[in-house]
Amino acid sequence: MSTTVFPFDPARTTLTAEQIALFGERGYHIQHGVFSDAEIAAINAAADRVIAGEYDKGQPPDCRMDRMEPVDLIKLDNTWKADTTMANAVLTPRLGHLAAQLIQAPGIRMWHDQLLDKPAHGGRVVTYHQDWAYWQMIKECETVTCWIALDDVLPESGPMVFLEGTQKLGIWTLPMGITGNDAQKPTLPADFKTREVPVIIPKGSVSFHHGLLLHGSDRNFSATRRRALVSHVMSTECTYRPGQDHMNNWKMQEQPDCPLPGEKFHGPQFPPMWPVRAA
Ligand SMILES: O=C(O)CCC(=O)C(=O)O
Repeated sequence: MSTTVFPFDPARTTLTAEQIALFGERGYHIQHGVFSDAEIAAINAAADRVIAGEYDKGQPPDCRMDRMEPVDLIKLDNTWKADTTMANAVLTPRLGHLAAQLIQAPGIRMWHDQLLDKPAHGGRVVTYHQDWAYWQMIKECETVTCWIALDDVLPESGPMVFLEGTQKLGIWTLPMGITGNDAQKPTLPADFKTREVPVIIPKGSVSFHHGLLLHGSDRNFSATRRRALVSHVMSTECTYRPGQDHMNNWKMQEQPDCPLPGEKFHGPQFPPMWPVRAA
C-alpha cells in the first residue's frame, strides 16, 4: 500500500482580489485543477480502502454511516484519522491557502472531513441547509467547506446546488433531517434575489462555500458513482462555544489537549492547515 503526498506551490492557489470579492457576493468559489487525475486516482484508491475497513493509521474514521441496506449513501467522517493519503488530501495547504484567502483568515484549521459516495442510480437527497447551522459550537461563522470532486459531476449525478448569495441572510432554516427525501427549497424573502447554481465540475476541481450559504443536492440519477471528499475548515481565530451536540464535541473530549469554552480551537482533533509550518 503506498501513500500519496500533494506537493504545494502557492502560485497555483493564489486568488485575485476579484475572485475574493465574488466569494463575498456569491458565497462560493470554484477552483479548477486543484488535484491532477493521478492524484484523484490515488485518493479514490485510498477512499476505497477506508470504505473496506483498511486503515493504514491503525484507527477507523470517527463516524461511519454506510451499513444500511440498500446502501444509498456512504458517509464517513474524519477519514484523515484512518488513512495517510486521505489526511494528506484533506489537510493539504492547497485547500488551506485558498480557504484563508476566501474568508480572509490569518490561518486555517480542520474542523472535520467527510467522504461522500452516492451510488449510481441511487443516493439520497441532501436537504437545503447551511453548514454552520449544525456547527453552533464554533462561535464565529468563519468556516469554509472545500468540496473535492472525486468523479466528474454531471447534471444528472446529483450535484450540489447553491442558492447564490444566501450567506447574506444569516441563519435561516435547520432541516430536521439533512438526508432523506425532502428536496423542498426554503422560502426566502420575496425581495431576495438569488439563483440556483448547480456545481457541475470535473474531478480534481474543488468547490468552496461559506458556512451560511444555503445548498443541497438531489439523488444520483446517472450510471456512475458520485464521490466527493469534503474538507470542512475554519479560521484559526474560531472559538469553542458549548451547547449544540456534534461528533467533534465528544471526540475532542477524548484528547488531553481539548479547547475549553471561549478558547480558540486547538489540539489534535483540529490539525492546522495554514500557514505551512516549517518542518
Ligand atoms: O455532496 C453533497 O451532496 C452535499 C454536501 C454538503 O452538503 C456539504 O459538503 O456541505
